[in-house]
Amino acid sequence: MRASEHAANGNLADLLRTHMLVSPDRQALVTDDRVLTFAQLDDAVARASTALQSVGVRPSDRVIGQVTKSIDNVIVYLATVRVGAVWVPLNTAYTDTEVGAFIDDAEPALVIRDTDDPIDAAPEAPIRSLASMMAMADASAPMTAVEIRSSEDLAAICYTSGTTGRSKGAMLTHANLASNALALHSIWRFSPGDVLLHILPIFHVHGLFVALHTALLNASTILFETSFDADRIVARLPDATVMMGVPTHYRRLLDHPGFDQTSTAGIRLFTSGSAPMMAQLHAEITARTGHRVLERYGMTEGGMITSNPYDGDRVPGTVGFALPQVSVRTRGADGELCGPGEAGVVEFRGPNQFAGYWKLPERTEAEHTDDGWFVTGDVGTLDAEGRLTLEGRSSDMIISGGLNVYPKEIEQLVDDRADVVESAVIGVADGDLGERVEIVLVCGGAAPSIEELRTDLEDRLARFKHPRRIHVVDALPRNAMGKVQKTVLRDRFDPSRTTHP
Ligand code: MCA
Repeated sequence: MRASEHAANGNLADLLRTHMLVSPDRQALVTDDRVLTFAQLDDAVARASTALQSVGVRPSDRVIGQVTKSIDNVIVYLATVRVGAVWVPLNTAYTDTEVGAFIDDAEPALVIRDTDDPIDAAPEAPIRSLASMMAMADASAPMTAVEIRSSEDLAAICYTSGTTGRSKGAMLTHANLASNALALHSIWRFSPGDVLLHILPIFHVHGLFVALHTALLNASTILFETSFDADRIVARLPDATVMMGVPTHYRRLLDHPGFDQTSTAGIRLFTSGSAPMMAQLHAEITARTGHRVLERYGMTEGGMITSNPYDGDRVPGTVGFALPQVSVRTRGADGELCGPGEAGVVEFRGPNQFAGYWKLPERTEAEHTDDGWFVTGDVGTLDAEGRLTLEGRSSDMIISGGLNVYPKEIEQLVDDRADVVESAVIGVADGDLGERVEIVLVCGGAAPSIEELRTDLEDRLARFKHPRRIHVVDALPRNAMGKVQKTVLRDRFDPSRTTHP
């Protein structure tokens, strides 16, 4: 492809491909049973692109992917972007009922799953197994060109749950993903020779975009772990230079005696995000390995927003400075912008800012200021230098093991039970997950057991959202406006917050 054509193509796949093919013979993706060089990866993506086209996927079509993490999963993602379609990744833990709702909303041209069994909740859905798509790809000629796209076209829709219980699809453009990848590649100092140890799921921004894109841009070898297994990760650390994780990953690594200075001697960068890392955890990692974890802050609607500095102070409890070209500010409850040190709701704008919620223009408008900044819902303070410290959330969202859980979605289902009058879901401090989901019930008669409750939710709600413990009360505490006071419940039922358990 000539340079002029390249410059005209805003397709993220074109940017990644150009950078990957700088080192065609280098190992790109490595698992136990498979190794692909960058040239082989590009060829596999090119063939999968033809396969997608042959089953009718056209530019702007949505392609849902709910598949177990694998190299083929990466290939079909990159192929979807290459043909100009829109990748919609779904957590493999979602039940068929949840997937049915996403299919209804996204109206995909293709749904790729581990099997091609039909889904009761979406009987008409155009489902194909990943294996069948890859078999078709193997028999296809490569599509070497990359579909021309404007950088403002959509590359992905990532669903995030909402405070109303209804999921919203965050529309991400090629420009959003490219700008974030280029910024992180630069500020985290990726350079030739870096090897990424990839331990995250690839159905979310963190594992799919932050980790994968920076490594692909760098033509870095990716040691691709398909699930989180501390023994395996410790064994691979000596071959890696960069690892990105959520606090739960680091907590579990600390439980492994092999996570030490020797095994991490080749690492130049550990990053953490998706959930706050407690200062104590930072300190334990430093004491054990000598490394200072670089904590950064992001969300589905903006990818990465701030990062602690690569050089300079990585301050535990803070999430650092706005990325290049990204602006961050905070606004108080009185509607006024905050000064240094004053707490307010965090707002941002920049090239990473999503294009809005899919088919929800009112929600998009409601979550932006009149002058176009996105209102995150997180509460924090900026110091005089622009370093951001997060202090909480304005919603009662729970972050469990790096996954966001919205209480409303669970409460709505539990409130439907005949033996439950009303319910309130809260996050309780958890040594492993950061926060775990618990539920407070008001019952007319006998309360259900936790097993009964979980069995009831089994077909409708991913298991990571299931409450792990029930508390029964006579009435939920409410404020003068009638709103349930979750803080009162957390104070009562979270032993880390109360001196009277
Ligand atoms: C698994 N389980 C969980 C979670 N994960 N329960 C609560 N919270 C979780 N996060 C439950 C399963 O339902 C199952 O329960 C049991 O744990 C074992 O499941 P398994 O799949 O074996 O779990 P695991 O391998 O131990 O997984 C835990 C994990 C994983 C490694 C912490 O959840 C993980 O990789 N989290 C990272 C998520 C992530 O990438 N977030 C990025 C979002 P049962 O036995 O009852 O069935 S992107 C983002 O937030 C923004 C943009 C950002 O800034 O990054």
